[in-house]
Amino acid sequence: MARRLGLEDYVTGLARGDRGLLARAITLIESSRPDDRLIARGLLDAIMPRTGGARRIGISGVPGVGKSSFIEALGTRLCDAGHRVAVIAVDPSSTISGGSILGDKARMNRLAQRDEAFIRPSPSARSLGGVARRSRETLLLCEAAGFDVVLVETVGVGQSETLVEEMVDLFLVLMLPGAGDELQGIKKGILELADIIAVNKADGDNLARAREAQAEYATALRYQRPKYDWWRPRSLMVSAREGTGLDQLWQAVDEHRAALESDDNLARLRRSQLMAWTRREIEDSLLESFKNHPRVKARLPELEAALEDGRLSPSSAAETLLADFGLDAV
Ligand SMILES: Nc1nc2c(ncn2[C@@H]2O[C@H](COP(=O)(O)OP(=O)(O)O)[C@@H](O)[C@H]2O)c(=O)[nH]1
Ligand SMILES: [Mg+2]
Repeated sequence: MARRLGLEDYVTGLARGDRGLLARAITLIESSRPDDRLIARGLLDAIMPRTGGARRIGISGVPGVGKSSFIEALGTRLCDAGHRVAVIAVDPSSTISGGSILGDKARMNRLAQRDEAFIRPSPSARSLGGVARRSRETLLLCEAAGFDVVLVETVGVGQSETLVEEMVDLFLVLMLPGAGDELQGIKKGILELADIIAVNKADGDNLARAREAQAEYATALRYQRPKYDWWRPRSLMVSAREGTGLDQLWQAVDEHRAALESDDNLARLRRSQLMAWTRREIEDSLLESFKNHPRVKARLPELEAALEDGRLSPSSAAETLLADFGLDAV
């Protein structure tokens, strides 16, 4: 067991860009031990001035669409081009299974071996809020350690997409080839979050279907109210397997970046990210402490029984619990 580190060790280690220390700093912020939490808070405060410099890119899509393969292909190219690339994951299923999307770190074998890269699996936590908080803090630590591209992978389920979209500058959604019926089938919400849609597996027999899908997404995007007045979402085709389309994709990312950096779009985005994170933290902490409150926990069975028997309305039950927690219901 390595010796316990102090705040100074973490701060200087991160400033050196030491990857081993970055890994330990992430373990620190994932810890729920009160003494660790204390150092973690000091560390996060200390590094704030050195954060915000990376391109934060979210990558989403259903399992099997090729996220890991795509990150491997794009990440290695970015390393070749002189970038330092960190990959982190937000996977709510890791809460239940204890597993992780980056359990398939093996799919990113080449990238994992690069000195310029750092790959961190999704934290497991009791709640999605916990996973999200740790991922946001991991993102900040990676920036403080000098990574200039941070790729945040998430599975295309539940609220994880919204949480990731809130933490990145650009939200990239990978789609499977196929059009028409399949386009009808996708969740509408995801298109509204996307800054770029990339139809993956545009290779071999899939090519024609990928073209069709790309055109359909382009049309769908055109009819939707844009997220920002400075960026029109677009769709393109890639093949993570063959490496095709990745240059065009990175060019679109560059164009997005240029638009983001004009006027004070970036400063505004960073401000709203910080505010949104703070709001999330408050909501998550309040909810956690409400659920864990002894009087609330003790009262719950009796209220559940009363609700079941129709002796009580949901609003009275909520009011009683909030009063137990020490709040007057509004
Ligand atoms: N033909 C083709 N297959 C791909 C491509 N990218 C990924 N795959 C395959 O799709 C499957 C799922 O890939 P993976 O990266 O694990 O997807 P993830 O679940 O989204 O991370 C694997 O069998 C990959 O080999 C691609 O560009 N073309
Ligand atoms: Mg994967």
